[in-house]
Amino acid sequence: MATQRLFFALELPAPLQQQLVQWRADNFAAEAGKPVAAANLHLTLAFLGEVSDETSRKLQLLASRIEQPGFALDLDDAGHWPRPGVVWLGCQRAPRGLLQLASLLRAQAARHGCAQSPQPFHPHVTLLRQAASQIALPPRGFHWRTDIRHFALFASNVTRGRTRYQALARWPLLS
Ligand code: 2AM
Repeated sequence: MATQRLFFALELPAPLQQQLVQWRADNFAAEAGKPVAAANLHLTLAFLGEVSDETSRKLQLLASRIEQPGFALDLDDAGHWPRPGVVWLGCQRAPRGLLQLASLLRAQAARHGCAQSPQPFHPHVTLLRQAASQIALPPRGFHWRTDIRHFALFASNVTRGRTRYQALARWPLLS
C-alpha cells in the first residue's frame, strides 16, 4: 500500500523565511548545526507520520470542514532541545487560535491511527538540526509577526539526500 510521510503545518511567507535565514546566519556559527532550507521553514500543527492514501483523504475531508479563526503569529522566543538537536523559534505566548487548531488536528489524527507525541504541543519553527550540545542562543529582543490565514497539509520527500516539503492542500482560516 502506498504511503506518504505527512504533516499539517503553518506556512511562513517567503519574505519572512528569508528574514529568518538572514537572522540565523548573523546569530549562529556555521558549525552550530545543520540549517533548515528557507523554503522548508514551517510550524508543524500535527505530525501524521507514514499515512495511507485512504487515511490522508479522510483527514483532508475533516480539515476542509474546520472553521477556526486566523491569528497573528509572533515569533519572539528561541530555544535549544539538545536531545533531538533542534534549535527553534517560537512564541513567548502562543495564540489561542494556534493552540485550538493544533489540538483539533492532533485529535483527528489520533482518531485515525496517527500516534501523537505524548509530550505537550510546543509550537515551533525548527531553524537548525543536529545542533551541537553547547550552543549560545541569541538574547531575546527579536520579534517577527505574521498573520496566519490558512493552514496546509505537507508531504515530506527526500530526494538525493535532500528533504523537501510539498504542500498538498491548503485550507483558509476565518477572518
Ligand atoms: P521538528 O522540526 O521539531 O523535528 C516534518 O518532519 C515536521 O514534522 C517537522 O516540523 C518535525 O518537527 C515534525 N515531526 C517529525 N517527527 C515528529 C514526531 N514524531 N512528533 C511530532 N512532530 C514530528
